[in-house]
Formats: sequence, C-alpha cells, structure tokens
Amino acid sequence: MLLKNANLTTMAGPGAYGLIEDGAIVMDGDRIVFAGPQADLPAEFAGLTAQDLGGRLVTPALIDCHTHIVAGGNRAREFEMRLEGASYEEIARAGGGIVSTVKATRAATEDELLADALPRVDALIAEGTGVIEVKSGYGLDRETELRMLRAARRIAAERPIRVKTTFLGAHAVPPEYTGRDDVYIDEVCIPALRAAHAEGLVDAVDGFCEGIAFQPDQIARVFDVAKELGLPVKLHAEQLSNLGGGKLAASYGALSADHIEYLDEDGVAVMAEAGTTAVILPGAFYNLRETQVPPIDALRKHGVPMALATDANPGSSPLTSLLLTMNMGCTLFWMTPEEALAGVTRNAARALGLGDCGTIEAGKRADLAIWNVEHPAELAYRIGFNPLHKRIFGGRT
Ligand code: DI6
Ligand code: FE
Repeated sequence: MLLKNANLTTMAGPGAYGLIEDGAIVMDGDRIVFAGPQADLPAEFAGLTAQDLGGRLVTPALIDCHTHIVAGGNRAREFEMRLEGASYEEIARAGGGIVSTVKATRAATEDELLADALPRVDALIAEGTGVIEVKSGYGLDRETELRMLRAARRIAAERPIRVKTTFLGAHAVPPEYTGRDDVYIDEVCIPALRAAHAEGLVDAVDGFCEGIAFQPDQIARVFDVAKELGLPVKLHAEQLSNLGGGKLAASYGALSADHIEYLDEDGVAVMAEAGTTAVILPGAFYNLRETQVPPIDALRKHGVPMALATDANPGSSPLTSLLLTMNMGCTLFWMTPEEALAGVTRNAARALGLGDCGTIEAGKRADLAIWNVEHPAELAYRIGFNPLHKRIFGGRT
C-alpha cells in the first residue's frame, strides 16, 4: 500500500519533528518499506495504487507507555472527599486509595476486568494509539495479580492494539499485611512474580517506591528477582517525595523511572548514564493538584529522553487521552509540543524497550496516525478535540 501527498512527522532524522513535506509511505504487510519525499519514491513502488492523503499530517501511532487501565471499580467518591479537603495520602492511610481499588479488583472476574477496560482502551485507540502498557498491582495476591495480567493480555485479542504487560505486585501493602510489608514482598509479591513469569504474562517489572508504598531495599529485592528472570524493570519514583528511587532504578539499568516530580539533579545524571527514560505523568499531577514540577530542564540538560503517558488509573489519574496528556505536558510542565509528541511516540517506545515502533522509518511497524491538522504543534495545542482522520495498525486501516 502506498500513501502519498502526506506531511510526514517521522520523529526520526534531522530537523524539527523529522518533518518531510510532500512525503510518501510504502507499506508491505505490517512493515514500512519506504518513508521519504515523494520525489524520492523508488521506481519499483511507482506503480502501486496510491491513497492520496490530501496533505494531511502523518505521525507514528501513539504509544501509552504507563497505564493501570485494568482495574475494578472507580474512585469518584474519593474524588469528592479530596474536594472536601482530604489529601491523597490521608485517604490512602485511612484504607481508601489504592486499597479500595484492590477490593473491587479482587471481587471482579477476568471477563469483568476485561469488559471494564475495553471502553477506556477504545478511547485511546480513537486518538490513534497503537501500543499500550498495562500494569497489574490492584490484586496484591497471587491469583488476582495473574488475573489482571491475563485480562490485560486479552485486550490485544479483542482490539487492534499491542499490549505490553508489567508486573506491579509492589504497588501497595494489602490490608491483610498491614505492618508486615517485608513479609508481603517475600511471601506474596515475589512468588506471584515468579508464577506470572512462568505463565508468560510479564514483559517488565515495576514497583512503587514511596512513603505510602515500599522502601528502596524492598523494591531492590523484587528487582533482583526480575534480573534473575531476565525481565527489564521500571519504577514509580519520586512522585510524592525523594527516596532515591530514580538512582535505584538506574542502578538496575531500568527502562524508565516514572513520575519523578521530586527527582534531584544527581538522580537525573545517574539516569542519563544508565540510559533510563523519564516517564512524565501530568495527569496525576493535575488531578492531585500537586505543585512540585518534574525537573524538565535538568532532564534536557543531561539528555535524558522524556516520555509522556496517561497513568490511566481510577485514583490519581482517571485520564484516557494522550492528546490531553500532551497538552498538560506543555501547559503544566513547559515541555515543547515537539517534546510532547516525542514523549508519546519515540520515547514512549524506548520506555517499553520496543525497537520496532515510535518513528516513521523503513523497517518499523506500519502503525500510523493520520490527522486533520497542518502542523504537528496542533496536536498538543487543542484541548478536548480529537483531529484523528484515520489510524493504521500493522498496515491495516
Ligand atoms: N502511582 C500512581 O499514580 C498510581 N499508582 C502509583 O503508584 C496511582 C494508583 C491509585 O491511586 O490507584
Ligand atoms: Fe502509575
């Protein structure tokens, strides 16, 4: 298939956005075999029937590299409580917060978890998303953690989208282990990780390193097992305080350290050295009315790649729009529209360890988003408007 008369936002190569005006793309099966100026189209492709895009903008399909989109119930009541003055941490310590989603998730069947998640996935697909990451972490017992991961994997059978699954057993201490968090890590979290891996359900391992969750030494025990199993790691780090999570993640060669509002420049430098991507999550910052902005300037200075994601979850970030996430990255964190787009394409692929997507280049997957916009900055600029014309997934419309 040949796409012509397109403005290619390749997010690869030189110049802003890797922009190629009057471009063409040739796809063979699920791969891009040519992407470049129409004038350079190799003669062998000239005879293909072409789809004229009328000058529309084409970007790589978007990638949401951090979601908790499989979860039971919702926390609208907690939203009300926070509006009445309770803080996120107070609610968590009073047995609400993550633990209330754990109750709802344990009570849900695999089919129910899947059915609940699909409309949220559809919202992401409608904005041109081609890959989502989905975390466990609302089961906090072996059976429910595995059930969440099975439901997450089934999304890819129900919808044209790729799913990467992340084991997040070290997300919170379940009520039955209150005050025995080390026992939880050793007796539940690590055995559940081994079981999930044995069933082929795990692409990466994550943890929540925070006062209301786990300490660095506890996360390290989980990461040691990940390493033994050959699984890459990522970490919820420095969201509400600085416990040195960024450094810990980097010391394990983590794919990403996520949130990082409280990360200091030392931590940034260590991440840069390790090649760890920073995943910026403005939805949680916005929804929790946080005031500590992530160290964007330091990340730029040290050349740490920045990804952007929804953090879609029922508590801190009930957000299922990557376009709005891009806008928030710019408006709340002063990211540029180009950084925002790189954050949901090229750098999001990096944060997932994916080498086959996130840019428009020969050899990459033919996962594309075609937009009714003239310039890529429009994608981050509008608020609550979806200019998607068409999504191409694996070479198919
Ligand atoms: N940080 C987050 O933003 C989510 N998990 C985490 O570790 C929030 C989870 C929730 O509030 O349900
Ligand atoms: Fe999260």
